[in-house]
Amino acid sequence: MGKTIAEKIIAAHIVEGEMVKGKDIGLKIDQTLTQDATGTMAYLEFEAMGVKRVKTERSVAYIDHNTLQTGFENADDHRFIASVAKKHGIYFSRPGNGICHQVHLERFGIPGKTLIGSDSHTPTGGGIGMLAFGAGGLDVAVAMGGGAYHITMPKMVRINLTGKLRPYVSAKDVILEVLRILSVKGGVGKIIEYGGEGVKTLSVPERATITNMGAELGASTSIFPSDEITKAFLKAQDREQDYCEIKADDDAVYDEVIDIDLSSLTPAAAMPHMPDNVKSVEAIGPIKVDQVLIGSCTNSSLRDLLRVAAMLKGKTVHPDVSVGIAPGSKQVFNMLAQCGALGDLIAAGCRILECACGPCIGMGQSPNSGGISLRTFNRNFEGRSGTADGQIYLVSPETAAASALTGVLTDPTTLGDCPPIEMPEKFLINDNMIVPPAPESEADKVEILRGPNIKPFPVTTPMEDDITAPAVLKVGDNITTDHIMPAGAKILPYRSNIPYLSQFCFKQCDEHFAENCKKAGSGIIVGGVNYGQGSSREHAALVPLYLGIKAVVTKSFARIHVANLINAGILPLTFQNEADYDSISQNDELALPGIRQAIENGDTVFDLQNKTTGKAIPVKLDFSKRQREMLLAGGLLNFTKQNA
Ligand code: MIC
Ligand code: SF4
Repeated sequence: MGKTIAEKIIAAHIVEGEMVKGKDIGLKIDQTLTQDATGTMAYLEFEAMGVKRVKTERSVAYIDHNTLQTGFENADDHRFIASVAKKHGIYFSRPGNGICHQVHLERFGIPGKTLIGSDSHTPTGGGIGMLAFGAGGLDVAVAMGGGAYHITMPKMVRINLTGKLRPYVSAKDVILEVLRILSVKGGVGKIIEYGGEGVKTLSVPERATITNMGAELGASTSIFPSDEITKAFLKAQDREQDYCEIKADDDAVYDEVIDIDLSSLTPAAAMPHMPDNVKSVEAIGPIKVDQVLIGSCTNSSLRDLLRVAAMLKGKTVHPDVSVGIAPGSKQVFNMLAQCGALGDLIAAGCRILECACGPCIGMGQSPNSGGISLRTFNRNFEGRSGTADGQIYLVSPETAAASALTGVLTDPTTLGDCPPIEMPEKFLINDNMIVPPAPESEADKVEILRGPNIKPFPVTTPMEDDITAPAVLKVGDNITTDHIMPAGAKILPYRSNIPYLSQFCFKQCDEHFAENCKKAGSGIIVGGVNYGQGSSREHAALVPLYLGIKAVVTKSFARIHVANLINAGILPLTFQNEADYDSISQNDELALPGIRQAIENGDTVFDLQNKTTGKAIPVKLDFSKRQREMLLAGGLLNFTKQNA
């Protein structure tokens, strides 16, 4: 039987388990990446493991999220990460060098290799034919130490692309269409592979836009084949030697096939407040726009910004619209400057931001009250922009530029001819902002620089025999990690200070959550479907752990978050009958008597007792042997130490 692209890469990297769908498998990881908002914690965890030198082929630490330095905290974290990187064999991408996913694609990504990153958009690497997963920091730390990365062997979905995009329609419109079809939970447990004739009409950065935002489907990852286009991209990056061809076999078997005719697509937008709330720009109509932001790991490549510059050249942005541009990398920024496109953007009235995540994670540029903001980003969760009632629409660079000129949401295809852009044959290669690690012989001399904001992470304890705790919070469907542990300019600097962060936990859902947890001493959270979607931030598990959360009971979980809960030693349970969700009210007293024994026995269903109502509620404990052992040990760090 033929293999899919992902199956080929998995087969070449599997070190534990069998390639059977739904079963736990362990993969050898070739490369890792971290960013600063999750990196400080990941490196503290790496240090706690006591490994001297990373065992991967390439590990890179990026500084791109926490670059707004309104106090000492972020700069201290940058210095900490730089020193850890130098000591332990990790390349360090300095602040200003760009967004991790964009830089990694340009300078480090290799087709056929495995990559995990402490950021949910790591699947961007799928654009260059890598099997790339977003993961919690602890999983990345373990992979740096040479440990396998464990996932549930996913189902395979093929998206067959035919035809060619029309002028002014772009890769963002493709992934918005996929989101419209599949929804934010439609990719859970699946790898999305792209194939078909249409693939060869898309450049690597366009493919990367599509695999990047596959994260919003809840998919394990997304991947494109590696072909002549990939080769040309690597050649332009002076890395032709990294090329190898990878494609699915003709008789590869997929669990699901979706056909998309690229020529039929029109400009689309995801409306507030979910990335799958997609409509055509035409159907939404010419709503008045207050802000346009172009950038993020989804749409900040040279191709995207050259297109925007060509559309704005010689014109002025609408007087009522604030337009911000954040190039994805120093390479992109530098090339825009060299070819004059940067001048065109400045002349048109754009506000040029540094190459970093910036407004995507609420680091500045929050819109006005109730403001309508069009963004080329990937997430429009309520409040994420920093303005509680901000109305965020996710659009392509073309739609963003068109609307920046007219002041209303505008379908770019109505603007007449699309100005051509010329992509260079060679990119500008200058890796002077990537610091290589110290040679192993000098590693001992490198001093780790720790700022006062770095606080120890919460200790986990082995699973108790019985759990009794109140339902401290009951929430609905599609709760994001931004609900659980918000980000933004005011909170992000404290990513290495769990006690401080804890006061903001779930603030948007229940202002008194942290207080109530502290009063109760321990708690259980009750949730709906797709609980924990979005970011890979393990803080969404570590902070609840600090607040005494013992278990989370939901209708279903998002992939990375459930792994983070288990890594933290918090018990993730799912209702056997979804309707039982209704039988628990906030503050009910819940109990899991004999839970430790049940996990040891390998029980797959267990009764959760609602002591307030007297009802016994069957919940699923469906974990692999390794996950059960981790829960019993009190999380991955204890488990790794036990097995060391
Ligand atoms: C995000 O887009 O939400 C982030 C910020 O990049 C996160 C990581 C984090 O929370 O630090 C992600 O996507 O994993
Ligand atoms: Fe950064 Fe935004 Fe991409 Fe997250 S989604 S990595 S915050 S640019």
